[in-house]
Amino acid sequence: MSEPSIFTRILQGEIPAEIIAETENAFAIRDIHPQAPVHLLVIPKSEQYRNVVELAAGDPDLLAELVGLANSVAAEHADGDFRLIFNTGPGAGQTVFHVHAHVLGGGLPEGSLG
Ligand code: DGP
Repeated sequence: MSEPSIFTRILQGEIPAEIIAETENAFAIRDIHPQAPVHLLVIPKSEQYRNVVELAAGDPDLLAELVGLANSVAAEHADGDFRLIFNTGPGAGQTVFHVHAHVLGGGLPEGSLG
């Protein structure tokens, strides 16, 4: 069995972070290195899935739960509009292999997509 992920350790209270919202199977925290005025992470409580492709194939209901949680934290912490990003693979910047979505809001950075 490999070491628990950083997000599992946060969920278990081993690493300090405020859990700003949760559902039955997912939770949300602030990103430690914010890339937007509002930068939150929504994360399944289980680290069974390493990325969004595995999650979508293995548990689409949990993926829908993550999207719903992203929507509620964006409504509470930004103006309701948000960008949802799943970095998938090290070449795309994924560093934590416990699937998570970045929720970016509060205004888009200069030169960003769209
Ligand atoms: P990614 O690079 O897509 O795997 O995103 C991992 C994110 O996790 C990265 O934006 C920074 C964030 N992160 C890493 N360690 C911690 C931590 O200890 N606390 C918090 N709040 N965020 C963390």
